[in-house]
Amino acid sequence: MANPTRRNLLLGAGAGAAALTAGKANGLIPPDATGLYGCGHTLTYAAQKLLVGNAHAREFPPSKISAINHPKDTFPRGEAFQQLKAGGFADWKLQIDGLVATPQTLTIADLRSHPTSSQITQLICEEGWSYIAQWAGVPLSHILQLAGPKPAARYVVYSAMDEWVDAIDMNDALHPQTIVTHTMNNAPLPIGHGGPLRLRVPRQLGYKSLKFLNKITLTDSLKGVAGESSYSWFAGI
Ligand SMILES: Nc1nc2c(c(=O)[nH]1)N[C@H]1C(S)=C(S)[C@@H](COP(=O)(O)O)O[C@H]1N2
Ligand SMILES: [Mo]
Repeated sequence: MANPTRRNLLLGAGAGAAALTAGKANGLIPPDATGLYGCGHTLTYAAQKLLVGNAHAREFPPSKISAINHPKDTFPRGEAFQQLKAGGFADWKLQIDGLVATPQTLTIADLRSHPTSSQITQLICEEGWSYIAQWAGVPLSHILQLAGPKPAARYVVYSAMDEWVDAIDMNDALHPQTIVTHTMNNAPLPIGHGGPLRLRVPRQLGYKSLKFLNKITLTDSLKGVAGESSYSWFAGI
């Protein structure tokens, strides 16, 4: 028997307007749906949600962990980062605010006292390279629970000390593989890979795994956020 959901999607692919209408009813429209590439983004997002659903990113055995290189060995410029580094990042703070009942400020030591989840997954850059590593940290869902999301919260906007900003929806935010990562290959996350803290979002392309994470803000819209990146907002792999 044909899968009706899949058939609807394929029919929709032949008629963007119909896909948009159907998608609005089914919650399949990403926030960057309008504009030049809107229709394509919508179909990617809808296809992922319908065909992949809440599937997990593939996990690998320890034997597959890559010998690490640093294709993007960048770090935040400026005195503030150097001072935090000199102090062993003891004063690094992760702030959680926006549409939450109880805003939080957590240090790396605080985070280490919370439940840890570990995964061996692949980070895939949109430029065509990738590597496999073990990542460990606190599930974002746990951190959101501490802060108590308000019912209006729909997106998690997250930002970094080098001023990168990105966002995911609640579906990805609450996914068990989305983790606030402080450990890589059983050692503190190196600066070259975003230490001391990065958000690992293994179901999407590498640029969604934001390095130097220091702020998480819950919002009901992505107005003024999604437009800042030249990359597609949804980067499912
Ligand atoms: N804060 C911040 N996060 C970032 C980036 C960045 O420049 N700054 N680069 C992104 C891109 S494009 C990729 S592919 C990955 C690279 O991760 P890696 O340094 O562990 O290889 O980090 C992502 N997260
Ligand atoms: Mo990338």
